[in-house]
Amino acid sequence: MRRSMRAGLLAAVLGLAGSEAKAANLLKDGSFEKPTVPVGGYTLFATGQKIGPWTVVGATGNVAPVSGTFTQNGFTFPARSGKQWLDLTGNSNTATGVSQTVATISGGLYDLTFYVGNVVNPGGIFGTTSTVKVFVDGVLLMTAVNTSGAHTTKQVWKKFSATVTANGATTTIAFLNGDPPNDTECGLDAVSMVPQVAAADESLEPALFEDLAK
Ligand SMILES: [Ca+2]
Repeated sequence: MRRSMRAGLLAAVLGLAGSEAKAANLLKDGSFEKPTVPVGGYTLFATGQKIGPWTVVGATGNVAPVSGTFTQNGFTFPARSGKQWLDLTGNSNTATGVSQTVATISGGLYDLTFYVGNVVNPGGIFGTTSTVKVFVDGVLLMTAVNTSGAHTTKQVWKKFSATVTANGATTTIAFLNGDPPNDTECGLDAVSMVPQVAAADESLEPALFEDLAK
């Protein structure tokens, strides 16, 4: 009886640890599913406008949530996640993008992950590479370049990740188009920011296990 109670408590502790490991995404609509755009089409949003929880920022221009069934010039553009993705080039092909501010703990560490979509279209309107510049509170964190897709006419997604250190109670994450003006395709999808599990918490788990197993 005593043993089974301990086993139950142990399961509860491990269950709690498991839920901590799968922390919620702090960024809302990291899949760019809102608002819904026409199936097979896209909708342009200009600098200063809102796209759901995101704000269009950077150079004067636009970006576009795009339907995963959109096709053009023989290329197909599936989403990485859900039914839509975000084209950071819009039709302005400027250094425009999106930002979102999330609540953070000053000095806290966060795992930022996202996917960059690319098609290789030499001499064509879509260019050959996709470059996304990531800013944290206006400071460049990383430049993500996807050159994949040489042997396909389908958008190819590449995963990137980085650690973000929060400067204060809120942190603003921005993703800006880094493609040249003659390249009208730079995909972004499946954006996620979650708190890193503290090392102290991880070291605590085996100690709890040993204690409960006695
Ligand atoms: Ca999506």
